[in-house]
Amino acid sequence: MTRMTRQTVDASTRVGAGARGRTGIVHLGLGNFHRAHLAVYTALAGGGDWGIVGVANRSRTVVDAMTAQDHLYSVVTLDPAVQDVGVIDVHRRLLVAAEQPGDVLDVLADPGHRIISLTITEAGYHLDATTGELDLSSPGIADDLAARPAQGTLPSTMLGLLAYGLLRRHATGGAPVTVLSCDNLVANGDTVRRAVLGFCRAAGADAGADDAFFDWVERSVTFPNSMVDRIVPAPTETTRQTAQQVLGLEDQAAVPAERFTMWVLEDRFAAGRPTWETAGAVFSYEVGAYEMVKLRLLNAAHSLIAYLGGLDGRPTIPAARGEEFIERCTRVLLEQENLPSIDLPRGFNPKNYLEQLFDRWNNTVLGDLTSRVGSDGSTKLPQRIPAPSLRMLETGQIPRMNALTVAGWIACTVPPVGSDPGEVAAAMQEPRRESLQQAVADATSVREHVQAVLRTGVLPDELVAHTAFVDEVVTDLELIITEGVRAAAARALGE
Ligand code: CS2
Repeated sequence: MTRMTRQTVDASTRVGAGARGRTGIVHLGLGNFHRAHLAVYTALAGGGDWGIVGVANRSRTVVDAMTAQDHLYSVVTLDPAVQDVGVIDVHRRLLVAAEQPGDVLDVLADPGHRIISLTITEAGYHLDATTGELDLSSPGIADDLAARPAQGTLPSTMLGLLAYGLLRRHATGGAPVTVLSCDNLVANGDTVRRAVLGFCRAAGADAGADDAFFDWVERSVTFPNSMVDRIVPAPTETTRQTAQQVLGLEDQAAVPAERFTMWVLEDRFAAGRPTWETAGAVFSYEVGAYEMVKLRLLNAAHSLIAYLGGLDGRPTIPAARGEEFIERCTRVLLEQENLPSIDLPRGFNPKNYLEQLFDRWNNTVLGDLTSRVGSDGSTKLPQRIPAPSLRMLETGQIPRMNALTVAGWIACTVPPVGSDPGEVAAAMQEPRRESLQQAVADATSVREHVQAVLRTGVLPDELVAHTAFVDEVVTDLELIITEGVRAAAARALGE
């Protein structure tokens, strides 16, 4: 089978500016989501000055596959009605941060690059769940703070690279730049600003973080908030086969995605931007409201579906969402616990949005996995659980489904000794698994187990201080272990 390249691919299936033109964007985090979201909007906007330098974190897989294909890859849009394949031609250079950190700093400092965008996952921001600030003790951060690129010691985390990249940019002329987070974080722009400036402050003046640097950031660097949305599972052999059937070419870098896509962002760009609005992006100063909708409705419910589904042996989101008890729990979470906590954007119709969510989760062709959504819970839950839960607890109500989500996460990823959450749960990744297991090693009861997990700082102190919340998680976890997830759900539903 012929490999996809600029020569072999049919021009009518290709979007983007091709090999011509300059690179204007450095994107940190060359994952599936970026390739089906920001890259697609940028390719559709078409501008020749906005080619992307894509920076993968550690893995060479995508970089090697795309390099062998002139940086092309296809996005395979999957829904029951239509399967559509488009080739994205917008990346012009690819780097692997773990192998080429010096090159990454160079491209970040290059004045020709006017936007630094990020999809580094929630874990990549190294946040303290209680303060929302950078956690200086987080693995990788302490080493990076001691790095001194000018003397040849280079950072290894994406956040460290971003910080030293900005420091170098300032030291070499200070061309203005926009840092654009495209991760699912509360106020992602404000958050990345706080994290990166917190890093620079801790790195200190001898790393170049002096008053002049902070003044420059104030004047010349913007950090717009943005709400990003598109369900993008990990590619499988079926994704590659679908691309091959449609294109008649082999594409080892194909990405699957749902048809739905949404991007709402603030129009605060320090040095220009592509005309993303021509590709459907919405520039708005109500990003905060859209982001609450996204995090507290789509993402929070996604976590609940993933953990209940995982414990019930359902490998996919559509299979989990199709279980009646899971749908009932999800509706209570959405309608009674989380929706009332949101100041909705103007003109927003919550009823339609919720029905659309259930449809999106029903996408069997896309086949998103419960193990994907259930992974990295310790970094996702702090963005999804605290605000709606606190709102209820403060008025004497118990956020039962939020608590059940936390119990489900514990049951799946740090199960108490003797309980087996099953194969689907075992496939969920958890970056803090080892430290969580250490924390619970001496627990002699489910209560002690839950308390030990919550004491690790995974959720903010303010929430953990509510004994009614902790009691609810304990009750749920006890039931999950002794009678199963369906019994726990039935009790939480008041049945
Ligand atoms: C999911 C998100 O990983 C998760 O927990 O909730 O990746 C979700 O699919 C996207 O945010 C959809 O935009």
